[in-house]
Amino acid sequence: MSAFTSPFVSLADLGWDDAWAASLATAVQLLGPADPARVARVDLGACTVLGPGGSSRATIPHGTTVAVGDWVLVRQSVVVGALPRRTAIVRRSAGGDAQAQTLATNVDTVMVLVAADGRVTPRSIERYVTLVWESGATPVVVLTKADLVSGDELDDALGRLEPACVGVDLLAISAPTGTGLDTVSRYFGRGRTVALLGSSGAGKSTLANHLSGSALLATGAVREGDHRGRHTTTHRELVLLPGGGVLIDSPGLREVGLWQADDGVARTFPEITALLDQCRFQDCTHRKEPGCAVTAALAEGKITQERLASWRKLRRELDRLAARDDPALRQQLRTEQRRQFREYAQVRKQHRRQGR
Ligand SMILES: Nc1nc2c(ncn2[C@@H]2O[C@H](COP(=O)(O)OP(=O)(O)O)[C@@H](O)[C@H]2O)c(=O)[nH]1
Ligand SMILES: [Mg+2]
Ligand SMILES: [Zn+2]
Repeated sequence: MSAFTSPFVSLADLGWDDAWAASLATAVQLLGPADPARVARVDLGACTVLGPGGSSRATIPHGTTVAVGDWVLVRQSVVVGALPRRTAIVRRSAGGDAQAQTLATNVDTVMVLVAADGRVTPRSIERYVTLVWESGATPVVVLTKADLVSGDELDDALGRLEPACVGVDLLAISAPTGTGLDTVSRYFGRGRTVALLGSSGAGKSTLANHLSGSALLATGAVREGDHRGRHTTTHRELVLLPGGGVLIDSPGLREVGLWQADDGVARTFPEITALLDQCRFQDCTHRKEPGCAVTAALAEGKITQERLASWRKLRRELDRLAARDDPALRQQLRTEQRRQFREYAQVRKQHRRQGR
């Protein structure tokens, strides 16, 4: 299923520009002549690509990995190469073993959708925003289904999300009433790529369909009770919007594991990042050290406990991930953990003594 029906679409409509052309020229020298096309959908061993000739299928040779959004070189219906990505949304794959999974590439803006009538948690938004900043794209947080809550409830939800959106646009929309949809469409334009992320049932496909002006993408009714979507998007899919712009809809993410997101975390928590090089000690853990700018800012109410705890949690997650391949870092983390356990045991002992 593809939105691409007109054969008169140019590469520029799909995001092609002079820099991509230069990149192609280099690649062609190496790989021989081939046609550029943009990957719209990836299946096992094959993909759907969009080009001036319309939509077509191409084989992905063994050992080659492509993601939705990639600019690939196609020769006789075979992907023979891919142009270096400008941006890439990469998460830690769901499940036990830590592996990177590329969700989409060459995306300009990522809209993180969250339903106003569901559980609106700033912590999960911070995780998404981190993922997006790290990718190189710009995040926008969109509260959906504004029609399902009262004005007060909407304000409340927006208020809760606001601290998680420092330097990030935050808006509310409703598909049936059309509220906010004009604001959303401002992020689209010819050749610009926007991806939609968010958990299942957040309203991604519904928004995508509104933007494309037709029911191209499967939407699902939400199961009563748990707010999870049904009959939902099963494939990540890139479509061309009639009004200009490229949209990537994706299946809901149940887990947003981070993968190498140091910069992403730094950008998501700018008020904390700004403090880190002001601590007296370079290896400050920002707990009890004298001259710690972070604990000082906390005491002065310049940063909040919630944001600090959230930052710590994401930092710990990244450190653990990095430590897998670094014995010295692993040892350091273990020592730190033991210290925390000791601290915790002491606090508990004290509490017991005080009869709490
Ligand atoms: N009332 C209301 N329902 C919506 C809105 N957006 C989506 N929905 C409904 O929420 C359900 C899930 O939407 P869908 O777009 O499939 O979510 P996705 O899993 O994120 O793609 C569907 O039943 C939609 O009709 C909205 O703005 N208002
Ligand atoms: Mg969907
Ligand atoms: Zn410190």
